[in-house]
Amino acid sequence: MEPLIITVAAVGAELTPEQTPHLPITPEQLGETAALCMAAGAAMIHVHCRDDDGRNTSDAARFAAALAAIRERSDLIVQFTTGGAIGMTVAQRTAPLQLRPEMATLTCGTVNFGDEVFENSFPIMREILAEIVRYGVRPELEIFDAGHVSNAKRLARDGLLTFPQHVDFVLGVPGALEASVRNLVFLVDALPAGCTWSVAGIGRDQLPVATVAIAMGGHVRVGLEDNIYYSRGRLARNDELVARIARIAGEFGRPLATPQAARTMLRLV
Ligand code: KMH
Ligand code: ZN
Repeated sequence: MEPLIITVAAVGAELTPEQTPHLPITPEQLGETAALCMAAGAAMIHVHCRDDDGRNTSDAARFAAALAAIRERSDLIVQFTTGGAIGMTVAQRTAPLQLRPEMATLTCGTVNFGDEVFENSFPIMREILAEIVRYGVRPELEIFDAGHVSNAKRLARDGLLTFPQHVDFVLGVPGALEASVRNLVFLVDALPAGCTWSVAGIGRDQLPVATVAIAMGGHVRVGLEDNIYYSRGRLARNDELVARIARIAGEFGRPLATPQAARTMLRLV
């Protein structure tokens, strides 16, 4: 079986330090998390940044410090968010791209996000994609809902995107597509030929869909951004969520992709 790429989504934009003491807030903490997660088997880190008070920020200087800290402590593929947080402008969401990370997310459509709306209209997607292309960054297509695959195909038909691409299915967001095996199979079947894909289940859905993805030959995203618990009532560290996936992959006889192997598999080199 193809080696498994584990991505760690270490902090996200929504969680507060009051919810868990394990959030990497500072660039140094992100660097330390990167080192621990790489040792546990991760190949990629999905990056949001916080200010010193733990609030979400799109400050390019903060992202630059995070990038430097992650690179100093690990060889992980660095993937910046362009989703940011609900309500951010496109300029804020894309500001860190000037640092030219290897990858950046592109959410492929508007979606309910709890009681809020995560807005990604076609004009917004086109603007973000233009910035991704401008800085020579490779996108990861974030699919929260079934129609998002159709939207990505429309971007391709309009000549703004070429397939195959790497895709991440984020399943189980309240207001978006549920994290079921049936939904995952449907989404994978809907992808254009040659795409690579991972799945990020939200909350208690993280482990079951990750296990299914390992069996299906897909890839896995875990981390506190999507799920803060290791088990019921027990808060997790990012590296132990990665280590658990690595152990399960071992039971399936699935080797882990090193960051360098993942770069080849994702056509980054
Ligand atoms: N914070 C969410 C509203 C991404 O990073 O690309 C969006 C998000 C997606 O986290
Ligand atoms: Zn994110």
